[in-house]
Amino acid sequence: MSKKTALITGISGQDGAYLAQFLLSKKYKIIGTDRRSARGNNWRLNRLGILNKIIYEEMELGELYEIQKIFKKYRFDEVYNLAAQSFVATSFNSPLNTSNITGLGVLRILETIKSINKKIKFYQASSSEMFGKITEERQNENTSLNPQSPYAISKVFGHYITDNYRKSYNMFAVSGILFNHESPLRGEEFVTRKIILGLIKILNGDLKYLELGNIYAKRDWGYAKEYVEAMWKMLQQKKPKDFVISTGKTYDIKHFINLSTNYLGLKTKWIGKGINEKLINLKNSKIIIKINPQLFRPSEVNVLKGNSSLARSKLGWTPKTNLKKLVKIMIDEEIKYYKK
Ligand code: NDP
Ligand code: GDR
Repeated sequence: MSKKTALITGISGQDGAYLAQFLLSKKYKIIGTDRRSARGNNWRLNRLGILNKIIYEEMELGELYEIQKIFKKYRFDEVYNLAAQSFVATSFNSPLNTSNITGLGVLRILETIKSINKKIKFYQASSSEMFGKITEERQNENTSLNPQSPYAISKVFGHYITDNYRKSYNMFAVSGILFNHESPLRGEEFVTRKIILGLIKILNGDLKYLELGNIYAKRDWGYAKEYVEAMWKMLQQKKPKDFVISTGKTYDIKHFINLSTNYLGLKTKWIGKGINEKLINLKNSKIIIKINPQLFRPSEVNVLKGNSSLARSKLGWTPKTNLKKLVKIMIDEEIKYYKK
């Protein structure tokens, strides 16, 4: 069988890097795209030791012409659309850009596939953020969408337009509804990596204290390296179908902080309430974490908890790393690479 060729948009991001590593292990030829402005943002691929195993092309998701050019240059078997303005907080300040990239970007790719070769299989990175203010305790493929941010609304558009192209044009186009997944390769702006990096900076005397927003929001956190495998599995199915990928467990940010301080061997105590709540280092009585109300979102998603039974039964996919283990993986690697 000849080598399969895959396009990964957003190759410089967390999932792009892990997915590339996984597809290389399956002997795929990989074309990875990033933006002109993002050139040089290749630390993740470098860390995984796969920087030289990928063909890079420039592709701005806002430009239809750039997308078409790449599809004319290569014959793709599979396309994984991971590129997005992916930070929920930024989407409140940049709603138009977020809608254009995270939302309309999906349609630009689908239109290109439709006109060039409808046999190309397409994966869309949908998100648990689409459930927003939840309507049932555990969310699955049939749960109503109730998005609470320009990011989530853009993802809903991407999700429905993927579904629409599948039904209207008989294309193999699917969405993976992935719940939060973290790793040492997570961007520093997301809360898990922000906490771990912040605590290590404090321990090294490089930061006085860490400021956070709503520490009572709850998320269903899994390990990114395992989640990218589910993306691939979705494209290997006989029939195109959407799947929820999650652990089924949910914890608040405060719990994540406590797991992190415990693993780092810090003796700490929470004091105060509401925006005056603080975490104190009992060794020197100094504040480690403060609440900054400016970091609260205009509209918050309070709790998410997935139900991935369909993925477990149809894809044979199960999460293997619990949150305690994930914290250990993230902290060990953060320490290893700190200041290198
Ligand atoms: P990252 O933010 O780490 O990566 C996003 C990628 O998109 C980066 O490579 C980024 O490039 C690229 N990108 C941003 N804007 C554009 C643009 N205008 N044109 C082309 N490329 C662009 O995200 P993750 O790897 O964490 O997530 C991958 C996808 O999965 C995203 O679509 C995200 O929304 C979605 N998702 C993620 C979840 C998670 O928990 N990680 C959960 C559910 C969905 P640059 O290097 O310039 O930033
Ligand atoms: P999320 O991830 O919005 O769920 O989106 P993030 O880690 O940014 O926030 C999780 C929760 O933590 C609260 N929070 C803070 N968040 C950040 N970033 N910084 C803070 O200081 C802070 N303090 C509290 C947030 O309010 C929120 O409730 C991620 C992204 O990867 C999306 O692209 C993806 O679709 C979803 O996960 C599933």
